[in-house]
Amino acid sequence: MLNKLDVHQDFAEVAKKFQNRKASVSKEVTDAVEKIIENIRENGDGALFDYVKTFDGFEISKDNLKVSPEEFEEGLKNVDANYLRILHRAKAQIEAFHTHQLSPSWGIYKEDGVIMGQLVRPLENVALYVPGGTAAYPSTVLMNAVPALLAGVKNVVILTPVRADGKVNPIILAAAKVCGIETIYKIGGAQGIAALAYGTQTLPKVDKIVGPGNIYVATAKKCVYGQVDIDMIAGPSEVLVIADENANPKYIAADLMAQAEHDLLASAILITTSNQLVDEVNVELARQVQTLARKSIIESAIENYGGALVVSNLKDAFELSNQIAPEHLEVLTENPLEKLPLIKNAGSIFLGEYTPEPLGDYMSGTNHVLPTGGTAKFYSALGVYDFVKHSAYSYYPRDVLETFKDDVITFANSEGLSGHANSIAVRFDEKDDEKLEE
Ligand code: HSO
Ligand code: ZN
Repeated sequence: MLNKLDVHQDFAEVAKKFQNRKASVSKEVTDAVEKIIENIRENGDGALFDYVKTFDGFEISKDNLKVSPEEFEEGLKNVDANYLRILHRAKAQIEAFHTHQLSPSWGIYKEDGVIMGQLVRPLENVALYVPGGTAAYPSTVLMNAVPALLAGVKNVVILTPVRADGKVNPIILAAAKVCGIETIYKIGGAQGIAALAYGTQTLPKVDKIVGPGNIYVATAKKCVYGQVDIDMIAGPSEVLVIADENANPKYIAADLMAQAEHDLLASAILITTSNQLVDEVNVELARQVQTLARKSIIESAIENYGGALVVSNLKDAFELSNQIAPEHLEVLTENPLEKLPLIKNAGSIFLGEYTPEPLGDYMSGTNHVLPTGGTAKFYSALGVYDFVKHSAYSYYPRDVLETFKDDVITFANSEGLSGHANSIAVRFDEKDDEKLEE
């Protein structure tokens, strides 16, 4: 049941609780991860293969650490044609949206002969981590791989823990196949992250590692950040629904539970102008939860991190939502499109009653790798822009440099950098030039 919260008394409390949902990382975890990384850096393959044996129970070697073409084929036999069609459809949808994120290199040519611009170039090597167990989502493979491939990344590889029988989850193979990813390393955990961050005798170092993982993987990614780039560290999922008095309580309850089922720490909040709607949503929650497989996770998440806030007008609702900065924001009001100008902070926005958040998890085309825990105030959804880098370029003719000469020299000297000043000055030192000519 959604606890009714009082805006004046409880809101600050809710916002704080919302932002502090991350599981804290114990010193034992950090120490263990640091040790693993150090061992991999020093001993490469040997250390890596030992960890895989210990943690995953499979004897791995340089000859079997990659999924072979035969294994790919064998695994795909377990995936039916309709499921492959769905993956292809989702991929096409995600591609259609993300293509618009491609930004071209640009250059300007000024009248005085100065040329400047910016090159946009893809990263070359990206690894996508896919967790083992029940959280191995093929949809997440698509959400990470599609923008990387659109950006032009040459080598996208998957990194995923091997099962004790030496195999990899077939639906992950299917998602990889649909994306055209051929390299899947059967290694996971902190050891996998370390191996690809530093490279080993058999595994090439990559430029960036993306994708969700358990606390060891997340901690390892934080530790190798700087050596390689990483994506955001995903926190527990969340949804915030803004609804007016005409919204359908059945849909609201369903959508709140769709996020709550992800995690005991997931959050589901309703902000509405109607007291009655809250009561109706609660009736629906109690009814619909009975039919859901993850009933106990949902009930616990909603009890601990759910809530309903009743406000006097929609403007206030958006104001509060902006303060929370939710990962997913559903707008279930009249004329939802007209509310866009009121939204400042939200990872992804779902407008109207036929755009439920789970559509975005799979098929609408928008990305489901999103900032959580209030970080939508400064982070964006994963996109093509996460797999490119920008290099500025400039070209100055001599006569234009001359117009900047004195100012740059003074600026450099003010910083005590006479070498910088000299680099400009020598280009206009006529005596030296004469000497050279002699
Ligand atoms: N809603 C999750 C992503 C997901 N849902 C994957 C289903 N599969 C976080 O945005
Ligand atoms: Zn989801």
